[in-house]
Amino acid sequence: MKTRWDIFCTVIDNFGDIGIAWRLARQLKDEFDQEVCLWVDDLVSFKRLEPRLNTDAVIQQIEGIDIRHWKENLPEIEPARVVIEALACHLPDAYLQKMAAMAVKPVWINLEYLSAEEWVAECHGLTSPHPRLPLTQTFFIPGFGPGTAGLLGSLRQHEELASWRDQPGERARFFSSLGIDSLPDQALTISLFAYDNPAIAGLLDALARLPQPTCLIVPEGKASSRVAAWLGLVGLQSGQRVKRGQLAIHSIPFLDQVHYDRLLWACDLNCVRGEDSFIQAQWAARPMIWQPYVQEDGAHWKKLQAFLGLYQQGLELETANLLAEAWRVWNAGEINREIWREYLGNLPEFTCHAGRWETRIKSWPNLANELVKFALSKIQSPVF
Ligand code: TRH
Repeated sequence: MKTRWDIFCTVIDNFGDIGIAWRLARQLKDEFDQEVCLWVDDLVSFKRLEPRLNTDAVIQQIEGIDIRHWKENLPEIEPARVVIEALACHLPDAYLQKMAAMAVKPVWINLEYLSAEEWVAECHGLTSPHPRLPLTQTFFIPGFGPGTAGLLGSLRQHEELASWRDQPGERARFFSSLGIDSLPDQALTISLFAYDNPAIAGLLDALARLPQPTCLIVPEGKASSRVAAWLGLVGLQSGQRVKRGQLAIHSIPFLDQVHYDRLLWACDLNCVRGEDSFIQAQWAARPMIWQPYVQEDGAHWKKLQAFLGLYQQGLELETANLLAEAWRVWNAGEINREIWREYLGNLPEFTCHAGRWETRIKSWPNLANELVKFALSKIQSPVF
């Protein structure tokens, strides 16, 4: 059943909010044939991951999805049948009033941030009435395993990416399209997407000492200055390539989301951060080094521990401890060459593990699927 969805998203900082909202909008359209309108307050940030966007347009369409610049005064529109308030944004009061005035109230979903913590399964699906208006929102909390809202990502797209990766020559062609040519077959490829992090120096020290050719790919952003400092440079220009022994460092432009996904699938190891790149790296079935979004109250350490608690399952105790220590070092900003030497020495085991993990998460709820199931069941038994 086809229905109209409005997704509201504010860009707080970085790219996670819009990255998640855009990915979800595309999956709802492509895989579930839904009519989606995405309301975004910051088109300039959005354009970084979707370069086809016209930042001057108040309304436009890309891939069959309506995109509206969300400004203070909303135009006269009728709310959609399903309304998603994504990632801690707040629906405009005028829109809520319109929702409340409808004979059949829209399905109102509050989409939260992902966590592997246990409370997610307890709180996902809870409802909260609006204090004044005859409206009720339902909390959708992405997480790992039954009882949560699941993980964002299209299984269909993952299959396409996996078969693309397996086709001879495709990875090399892709790297070449990024300006990375004549990569030796046995080269280790690593992508680096991180917040400003002193620990990057320790990883680079270890990479430079590997016996095999290694290629580190750095989309321009917050990690670039640390890489430049390690190289003894003032900065890194996009497109610049610097070699230190067997280690080649390639600075590349920030990619559109489709090509960034390819990068994750193409590399042997991905350093990821926040939420969306972290999830997609898991679907790519490759080892990852995760830097959660730092929260002032230290809540990111709890998120990290909770995820590790699940992710370590199935690893030998020693390897599990090594993984936990490497991620601790990374997130504590410690420069520690030795831990990365050990970690890289165990990469084949981490690669097998990432494959097993991907099989596991595939059997768990998928966010878009859960949203569609929930919304359509509500539409079929409407609240007046
Ligand atoms: O940018 P982030 O740090 O986003 C964070 C988190 O989502 C965090 O939870 C949130 O509170 C905070 O933003 C406000 O990392 P994340 O989540 O990985 O989002 C990055 C998005 O950018 C993701 O959709 C992938 C995309 N991307 C590209 O499209 N091209 C690129 O070259 C790169 C490096 C990323």
